[in-house]
Amino acid sequence: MTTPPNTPVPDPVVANPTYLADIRTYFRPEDVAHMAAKGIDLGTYDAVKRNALTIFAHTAPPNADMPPDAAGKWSANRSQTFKNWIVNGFPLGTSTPVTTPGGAAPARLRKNVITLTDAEFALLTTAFNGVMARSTTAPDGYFTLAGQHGLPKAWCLHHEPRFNPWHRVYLREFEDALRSVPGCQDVTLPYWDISTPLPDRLQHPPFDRYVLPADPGAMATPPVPDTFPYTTQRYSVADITANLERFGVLADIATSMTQSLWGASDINGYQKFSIQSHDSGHGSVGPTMGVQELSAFDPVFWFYHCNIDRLWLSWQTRNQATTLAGFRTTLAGGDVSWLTDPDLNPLPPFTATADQTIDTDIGYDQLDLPTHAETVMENLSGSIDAARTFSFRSADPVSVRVKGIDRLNIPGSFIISLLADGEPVAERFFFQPNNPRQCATCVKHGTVNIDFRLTREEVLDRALTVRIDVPGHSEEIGTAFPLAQAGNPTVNARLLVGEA
Ligand SMILES: [Cu+2]
Repeated sequence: MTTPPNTPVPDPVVANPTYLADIRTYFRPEDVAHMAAKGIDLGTYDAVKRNALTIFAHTAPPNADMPPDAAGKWSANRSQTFKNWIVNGFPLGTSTPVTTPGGAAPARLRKNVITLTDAEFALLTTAFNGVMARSTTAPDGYFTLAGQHGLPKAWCLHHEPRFNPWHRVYLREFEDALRSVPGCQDVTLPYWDISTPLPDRLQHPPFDRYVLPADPGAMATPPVPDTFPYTTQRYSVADITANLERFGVLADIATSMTQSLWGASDINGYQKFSIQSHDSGHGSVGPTMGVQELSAFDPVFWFYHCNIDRLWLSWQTRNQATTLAGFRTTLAGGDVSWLTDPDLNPLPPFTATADQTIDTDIGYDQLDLPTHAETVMENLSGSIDAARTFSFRSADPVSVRVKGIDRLNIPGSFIISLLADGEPVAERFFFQPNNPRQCATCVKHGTVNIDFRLTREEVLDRALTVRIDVPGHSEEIGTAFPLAQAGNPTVNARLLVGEA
């Protein structure tokens, strides 16, 4: 028997519902917008939890007055599930990963650089040569665009929530410049999937290096000496692959992808591990890519960051966070002001604001999505509401956090290593300017943490030490940076805890 078209498919009663897997899907974007106008937020965990009894009273059949439209009314089963959620103490839970991308065809489709046809690659080459040939003062020239990130403009936002949004707009701006080259109006920026070796295509002109045509340090305020003449430099392909392994880049990306929550730069969640993998990837590719002031001049920067944007969109898709309303549901316990506050959401020098970057018209030929339905998402942290039922699972990692690093005292990007019995067991690269005190964003987020996830075997019964190296300054400083001058960071080790 087929179901008549107008009969809603009843929701099954869920005995142990969670916010991320079940409850958040009950509030349609129009419901969230409708109630937001009345000052009631239905779009975040904290607000739904706070208003749960009121929501239940207004939505329970048969005399529900919310939602106002007949089609939106909750079934008795859904109402029961919601009641179960209240009775069980509002579990937050984990996402149910989405395995197939939905939505409309993207306006701009970006591809893996190795899959471009020869004709597409030739056009991309024309576009790069075109922007590189523009004058050093042209707003859509390569020198100017790369100079927004580090020297001379230093607009880039790192280690804070606008990191992903800012770079999403920046890439689009660069892509617009490529498309403004005659004949290249359909070019899109391809990506380098860093789980594969640096493609041969990026090792020939104009993608292999960039000879700076002017002195970006002389144009900066205040001027920075010794930045000219300069040609970008990279490590060998074999060394890049080895560095990505050494700094746990693919491991941090994998961890980021399983996160149910967006988190924050220093709180477990997508953002924490995305930024950490981004930093270490920069340090893996070359001396130029490891220096914030100069990294964007290396042509590989654009392909590298395009991949980071692809990973972010992958995470958004997995977590049903490709709309602003959906994205907000992943901010549980987090600060949303960076999306809403006019003092906090701008992405200078661009006109777009952070909230406008969430629902993007850019797509990728391939997203990093789970291949099977049982891929486990996680929401593990160092602490949990005592009202929860929680567990420590033997397979879960130990988190060793080097906490309270005063990065403003460290002159440039640095490597932080965790050594067991004198041998490094984990290393991460932290990406920052040579003079972080002159960077307003760095000053605002001057104290940082590095999170290592380790198995118990790697750390138990071993003598652990932490060291910081500043690769660009080893001659002046010696081999290790004194921890006392880096804010005397502490080591916090915890078993990660999750809802049972
Ligand atoms: Cu970057």
